[in-house]
Amino acid sequence: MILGVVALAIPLLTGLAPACGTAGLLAVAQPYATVDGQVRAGAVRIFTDFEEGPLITQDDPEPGDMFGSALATGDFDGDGCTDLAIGASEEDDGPLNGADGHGVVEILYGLTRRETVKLPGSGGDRFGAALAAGDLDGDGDDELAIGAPGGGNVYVHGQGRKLRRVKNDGGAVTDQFGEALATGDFDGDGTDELVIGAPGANLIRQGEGTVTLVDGKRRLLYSQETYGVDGLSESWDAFGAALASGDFNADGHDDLAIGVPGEGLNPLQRAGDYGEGAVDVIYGSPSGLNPRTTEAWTQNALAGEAVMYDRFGTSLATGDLNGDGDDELVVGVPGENAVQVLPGTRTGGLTRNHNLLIPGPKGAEFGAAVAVAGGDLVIGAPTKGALFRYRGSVRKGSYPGVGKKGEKLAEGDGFYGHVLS
Ligand SMILES: [Ca+2]
Ligand SMILES: [Ca+2]
Ligand SMILES: [Ca+2]
Ligand SMILES: [Ca+2]
Repeated sequence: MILGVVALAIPLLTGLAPACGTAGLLAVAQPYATVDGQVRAGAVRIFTDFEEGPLITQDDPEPGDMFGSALATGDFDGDGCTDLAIGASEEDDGPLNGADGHGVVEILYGLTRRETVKLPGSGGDRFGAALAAGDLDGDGDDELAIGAPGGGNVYVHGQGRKLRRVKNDGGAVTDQFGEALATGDFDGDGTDELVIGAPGANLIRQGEGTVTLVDGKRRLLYSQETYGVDGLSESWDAFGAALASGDFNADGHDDLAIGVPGEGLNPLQRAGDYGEGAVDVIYGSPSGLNPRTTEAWTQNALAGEAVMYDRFGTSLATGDLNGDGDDELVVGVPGENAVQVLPGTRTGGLTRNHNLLIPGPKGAEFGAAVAVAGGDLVIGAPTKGALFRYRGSVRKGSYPGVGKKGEKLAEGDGFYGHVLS
């Protein structure tokens, strides 16, 4: 039996201390949760410093909305408190259930005030399928980038009264432009850049995937065709299906990890169905992301075994798990029910030294979502509806900071733990 979630009225948001000054805000989506009898309406559970807090739902849950399709935390109003943006990519105003949604995004300011962000009109835009927060104009507050891959656009909220549209220049609607988003200060000038994944994009081959960097009016396109970017471009690689930024060598320039979950390492791969998977990492520099510094990571060089359905790189997260000032890279391998952690170092960035493979329960899609919160690693296992916590501990040098043993933090239904922030 699947227990539905009962939506409470607004009071669940009052009396809650705003998450000011805490790095421990964690949001866990269950996008297929039944809410007020509405199947797959979706819900989001809030944790503060790993204490379970309120369940957030829409005021008007409808079947198939998928509230919690994407999550992003940031300080959107610049008051020093962490705010939370929640996508509901399959929301429709009209009776269009079953088709791709038009989508809507809700922003919770300090968890006490809500704003609904919508696109005008109707259509299958899937607005809110991906979200990322960053200070894109350098004025101190975060902007919210909102992916609408069904329409092939990305929108930026927080610069002026209107949404700013970033178009998929010269691309096709099947590119899934905006299916993944990240921000980072890759050139170290104090302002974040926006990176946009288009894992379905065709350059020479179908579905090889591209990543577009947007820095003010400047745009740069990256793919496995780009000189210096390692990896062989093949059909259905899905380069850009996941994105995460972090400073792996602590040089003050963010570095970019790009998931390529469809990457085949075996000549017998059935294209389109599977991939052993890879992650390309491009390091930042004073002139921004420098493709000549790209590394390609696969399980051929790491703990674990690369198998054709692993999809290494389906999910990515970064954070300093061992407390030495550089970020570690966390890679989800849901086909293997495992998560890989690569330590960062000041002397060259990511290393395979002491790289860690964390095994999870079988058949759980363990690693479909990963996050770093409050210096700890959090891993979702959505088909079992379980969430696990691995505590970070200080050990300076090329160490992952976490071990193979974690603790179950919480359980839920409706693909609980499919999206984390
Ligand atoms: Ca800003
Ligand atoms: Ca910058
Ligand atoms: Ca760096
Ligand atoms: Ca570190």
